[in-house]
Amino acid sequence: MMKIGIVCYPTYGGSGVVATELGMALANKGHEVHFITYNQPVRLDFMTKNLHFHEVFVEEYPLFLYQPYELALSSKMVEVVVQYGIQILHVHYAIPHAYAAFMAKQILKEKGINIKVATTLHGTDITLVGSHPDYKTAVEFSINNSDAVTSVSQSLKNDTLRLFDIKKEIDVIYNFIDFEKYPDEQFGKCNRANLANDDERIIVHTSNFRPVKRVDDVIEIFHKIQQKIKSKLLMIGDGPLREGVEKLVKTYGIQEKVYFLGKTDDVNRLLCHADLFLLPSETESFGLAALEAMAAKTPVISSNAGGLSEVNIHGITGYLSDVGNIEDMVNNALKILADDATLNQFKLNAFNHSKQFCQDNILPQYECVYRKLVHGCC
Ligand code: GMT
Repeated sequence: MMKIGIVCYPTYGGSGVVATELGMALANKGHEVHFITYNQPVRLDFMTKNLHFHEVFVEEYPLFLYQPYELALSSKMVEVVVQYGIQILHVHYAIPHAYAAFMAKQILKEKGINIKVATTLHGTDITLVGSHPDYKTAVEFSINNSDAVTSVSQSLKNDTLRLFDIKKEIDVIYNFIDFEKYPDEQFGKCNRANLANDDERIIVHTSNFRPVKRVDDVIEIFHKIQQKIKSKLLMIGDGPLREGVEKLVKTYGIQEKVYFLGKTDDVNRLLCHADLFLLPSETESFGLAALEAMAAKTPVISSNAGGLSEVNIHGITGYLSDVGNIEDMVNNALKILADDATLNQFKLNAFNHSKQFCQDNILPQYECVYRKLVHGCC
């Protein structure tokens, strides 16, 4: 067993969720896992054995316009590595974690400790933010100076090689689902009547309501679906565009059919009600939200951006359309929702396909990366 430090955002976003689920799975398998971040990760079950959480505090000072989080993070990484004999620092989302890890590595080298750093790229750290001229030089440097690099899809690997001059091999290791959180008997407890009548379909969207998610498109798609098929829409999550889409719902006069449920850290409990999941994003390196829906037996209508076609299989687990092609997404949604036989077949396909992303398939791939770094072989 190994001693692993995990650095991530503690928020609801996909990279923080993946990092947290990975850390808990590693700890349950007997590894000693240390989370290092500025808050307790939202999905962290801190009662998990072998799991530790180290909060990064950032001392404020009037001279600073921006608080130097990376400095505090590098110092905390060094402190935790020295105190607990950590062998690997696995950082999720290159910005600023890979950069802070590089500095920690240099400090530890002076102390005679050769820590290994694995960086997992998650998407917006490459496609939206990392490749921006303000960050690109340092992001490229910190990826090339990681000891191992992984990406959550082939598409993201391709984007990384296209946008940066990368000298390292990038391993593709997909995101995964802990199916224990999707117990079958849960569906027995799943009381749809709380949300919709028997003759209504339940459609769901989950995101951080940022521009990349195109939440306006979600409302436009639902507005047209409910004109043809009786249905309700659950909008799960929160973010900068929530107010705008709430106004759009009122403009269409469909506020009794749309529930804005805000942030929740057990989306799977809500997903048991769903008949269809909408994810029309501008780009998605992987689309963890779509996979979580499929694990809850929910077919997906998504755009064909980024790595979504590596998760959502056109005509099998749902359908994919060009970004912004509302008509096509509506027509495909109506095909799936038209009758119970078709809908149930898509639900079954979605669930069966999601199984390939189970924890038992994915966890060994990360363990192999760790063992290669520390012992030289998988
Ligand atoms: O935009 C989000 O969904 C949050 C974002 C993040 O960086 O936390 O998610 C990214 O990482 C997820 C986990 O690997 C992927 O499933 C998402 O597709 C990816 N988001 C984008 O690429 C826009």
